[in-house]
Amino acid sequence: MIKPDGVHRGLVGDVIKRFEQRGYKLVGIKVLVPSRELAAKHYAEHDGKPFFPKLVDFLSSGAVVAMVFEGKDIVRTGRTMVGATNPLASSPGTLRGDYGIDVGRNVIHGSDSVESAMREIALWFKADELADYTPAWIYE
Ligand code: RTP
Ligand code: MG
Repeated sequence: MIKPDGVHRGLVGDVIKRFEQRGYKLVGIKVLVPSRELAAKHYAEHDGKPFFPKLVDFLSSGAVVAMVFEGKDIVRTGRTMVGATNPLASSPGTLRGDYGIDVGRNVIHGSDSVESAMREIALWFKADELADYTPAWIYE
């Protein structure tokens, strides 16, 4: 998910491009301004932590782009492409390492496990909003 800072900064195209050129398949995408309730559900694992209120405020402060990508090892590779939570600790070449310096403005969210991805996909998308197709010119 591209967070409000990434959308405001015009980084949507670059984020999608990086996943596309790596070979991942975009199967779902939507733009929305999340409610505080949806943002809190998304980050429920952090409820009670000191940064939680700010996190929910920020995620619901503007438009986000929610996406579902498919492909080999997408969760692990996706997290590598996203970079470390704190952009200052993210390597150049990662999204956060290329675009951020502040932990509260780190451009993008990436699911941290397959289980989290399944939960988050169900939270943000209806089943009929995900496309079922095979781009046979990339995958054997
Ligand atoms: P995300 O869920 O957004 O992909 O980020 P992440 O897995 O790398 O990090 P996570 O621990 O899940 O934290 C969620 C978001 O909360 C903000 N955060 N602030 N100490 C702090 O002030 C702090 N720690 C985390 C970050 O924006 C992080 O992306
Ligand atoms: Mg996380």
